[in-house]
Amino acid sequence: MTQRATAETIHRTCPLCEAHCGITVHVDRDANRVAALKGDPADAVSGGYVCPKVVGLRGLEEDPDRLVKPLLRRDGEFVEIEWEEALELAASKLSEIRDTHGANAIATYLGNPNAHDYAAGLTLPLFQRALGTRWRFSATSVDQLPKMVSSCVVFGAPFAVPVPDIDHTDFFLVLGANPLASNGSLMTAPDMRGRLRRLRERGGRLVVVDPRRSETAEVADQHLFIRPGADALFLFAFVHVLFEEGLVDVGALADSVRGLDELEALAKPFSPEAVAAATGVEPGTLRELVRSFAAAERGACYGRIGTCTQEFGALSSWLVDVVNTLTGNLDAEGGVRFPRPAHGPGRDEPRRKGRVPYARWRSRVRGLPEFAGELPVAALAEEIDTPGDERIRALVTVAGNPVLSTPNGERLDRALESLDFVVCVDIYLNETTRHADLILPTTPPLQRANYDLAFHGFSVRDHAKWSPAVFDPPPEARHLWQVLLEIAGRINGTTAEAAAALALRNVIESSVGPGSTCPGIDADAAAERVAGLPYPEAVLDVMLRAGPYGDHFDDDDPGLSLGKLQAATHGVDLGPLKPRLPEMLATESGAVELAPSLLVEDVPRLLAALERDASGMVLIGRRHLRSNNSWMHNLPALAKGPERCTLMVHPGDAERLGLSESGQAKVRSRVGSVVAPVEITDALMPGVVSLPHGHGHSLEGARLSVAAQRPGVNSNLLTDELGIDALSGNAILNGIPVEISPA
Ligand SMILES: Nc1nc2c(c(=O)[nH]1)N[C@H]1C(S)=C(S)[C@@H](COP(=O)(O)OP(=O)(O)OC[C@H]3O[C@@H](n4cnc5c(=O)[nH]c(N)nc54)[C@H](O)[C@@H]3O)O[C@H]1N2
Ligand SMILES: Nc1nc2c(c(=O)[nH]1)N[C@H]1C(S)=C(S)[C@@H](COP(=O)(O)OP(=O)(O)OC[C@H]3O[C@@H](n4cnc5c(=O)[nH]c(N)nc54)[C@H](O)[C@@H]3O)O[C@H]1N2
Ligand code: SF4
Ligand SMILES: [Mo]
Repeated sequence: MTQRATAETIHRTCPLCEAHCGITVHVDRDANRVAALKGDPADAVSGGYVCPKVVGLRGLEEDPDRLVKPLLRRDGEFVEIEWEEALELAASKLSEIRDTHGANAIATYLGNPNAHDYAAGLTLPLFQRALGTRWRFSATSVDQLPKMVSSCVVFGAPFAVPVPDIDHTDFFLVLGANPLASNGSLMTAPDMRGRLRRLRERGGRLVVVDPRRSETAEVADQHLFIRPGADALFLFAFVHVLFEEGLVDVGALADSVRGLDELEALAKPFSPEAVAAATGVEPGTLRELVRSFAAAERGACYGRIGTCTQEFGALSSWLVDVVNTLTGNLDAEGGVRFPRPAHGPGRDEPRRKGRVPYARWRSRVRGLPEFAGELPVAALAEEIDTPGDERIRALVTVAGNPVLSTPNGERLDRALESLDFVVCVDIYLNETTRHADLILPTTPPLQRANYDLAFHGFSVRDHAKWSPAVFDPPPEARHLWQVLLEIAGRINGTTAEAAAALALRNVIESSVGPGSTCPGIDADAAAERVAGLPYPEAVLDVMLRAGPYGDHFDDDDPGLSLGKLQAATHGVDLGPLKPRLPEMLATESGAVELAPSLLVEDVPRLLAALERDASGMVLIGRRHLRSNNSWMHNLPALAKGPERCTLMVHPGDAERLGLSESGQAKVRSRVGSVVAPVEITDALMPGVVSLPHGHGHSLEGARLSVAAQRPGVNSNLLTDELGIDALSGNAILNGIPVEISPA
């Protein structure tokens, strides 16, 4: 261990949300605690910005409820046990279940924090392979799955997601996202408030389409209310007007785009007039919007959670890209562009083209399609509680809280209780992990190094940054990747080291030698160069060296390596987004597929929605700046303040329903009911109510002393596991039909 001074300053990023802001951590080594947390002005992307949630990093270090030792359920009580026993038990029980009932008797659920831990991200595939199950679930199918499905068929890869070139656009059209609360998603753009202010200072325009006048809509030039779930209709009408008024201009992409004629025909029935009743948007307003967006020199259309977690998630996600393409804004400055992360495939590396990884198998009970190797989490409970030889008997959760974050949490809560064996790799004893037989707690963010593996690929500016650990973990602590490797090694009948060595060798062999970006070195020599590094760092070093800015293992090359990145304490700025088409397309045709059959075949389902009655009350969600999904409500510095888990209702609806500001409302859906305090506000569209997700901390057996003081209610007791976007399988979390009465 290195000798450290008593006061120290460390530059890294905050990994709590997708913004990944650069931070400066002042550490008091004597007290072994964080003295201060500030934004790092020298960070090329965040420029010193941090949000109030950053104090959560210290809160997590100091939370007495955060678990540090493995917990085993013994006679109904959790007792602390040693790591060796815990890891051995996890591996032997899982192996036993697999040997008795087959690999598919074990399911995995991976939660959101995995995306913020590069070492976990690199190790999870290895862990999944060791388990060998097809029953893989994750937060993806309550989030961005529809975008991945559409990107896969339009651009050829699930994570080929164009991001708004927000710093250069003149017109930012936002649907179903509230970056002033969420700090952005699939768009790493810290300090959104500053970026939007600068957009408007340079004469640009911000338009927000949302059933609630959100914090982002508040600062917009224009806000349009839209009926939840109607975005695909709205966007098709947008496309309709572009064709009808001769405004289509794909610009420089003319040779790289296919499907224009088919698209024009598809959009025919969706005139602004035809969709008006279902969307709630005036045809004249929509036409005006289309004209001004098309007239803008540089425009970016962006859709997020509200456009994904709804009935037509994949169609909406696709049509966002269609609108950008038809207006000449795809791959253009100030439009939407593809980042080029430092760890990404090398510049001239041919991309693997192949079959869309969709519906190669289906879930047992409802026949829902697999995508990219995983099944929709909306099917998890039924795969456990529906009898049959093939049912799920054991579950491994890794940094996930599906009881609060997936639809019909009550059914899942019950189903988990019936499992033979549950292992949770998690830092809290919470609503989900209380069902565990074994909880394996891993290091919190400041005790681990990080590299922004997931979100450098969605950054509005190309950038690479290494984040050193701020604290050495206590000797008895384990990193998430170490736990995964240990279990994988034992299941494979080898060791963690052997599992890691094999995985590293595979990465090296696919990165160097003839035909690769590093032809000048062979696998043995490359392996020698990274020998001695911990597994994740070795893999990252190979990826960086072989990547588009890498040194290709050539000592005289000024390009990147992990060592060089580690020496750059504020990160390496790789400049604004640049053109990447057609080079990065991986479709069979090598073109942007604007009318791919998978999506086109889903359009009749949307046509049918035109006829639907849109008058009943529906529920949507929302996020709060000081919260993060379900798991930051136990940190006093963030949990304080006014009650957040309120049911927002429009004044007209409140009056009609007999609700009053200080009162409580009962909200019922097909699957359940909750009682929540009423907040009357004209920020909501009439007919729509809003409740945030991630609350409901009153379940017995959890150990969240701060969160339990103000538990709130779980909005996913109302969302319906049968309600999915039929194409992608993503859960519908917005636009839930509900009945409301005073309680
Ligand atoms: N109704 C409704 N539901 C939603 C949404 C919505 O908008 N509306 N949003 C959805 C979205 S976008 C998402 S991403 C999902 C999130 O769904 P999940 O990922 O299932 O839920 P989280 O609340 O993020 O839970 C994270 C879990 O990881 C644990 N954890 C946190 N940090 C660490 C760590 O460093 N190590 C380990 N080992 N564990 C850690 C926490 O204790 C917690 O148990 O929720 C979805 N659910
Ligand atoms: N503070 C905070 N930050 C977070 C999180 C958090 O929980 N708290 N979670 C993180 C995660 S995991 C994610 S995925 C991102 C999500 O980031 P965002 O996508 O920005 O998510 P939200 O803030 O929920 O904004 C979604 C918006 O969609 C609107 N909406 C709902 N239904 C519809 C609809 O049918 N159509 C349209 N057009 N709009 C609709 C809602 O009113 C809301 O304003 O945020 C991340 N950042
Ligand atoms: S916006 Fe806040 S929570 Fe997100 S990375 Fe920045 S400081 Fe952390
Ligand atoms: Mo998410």
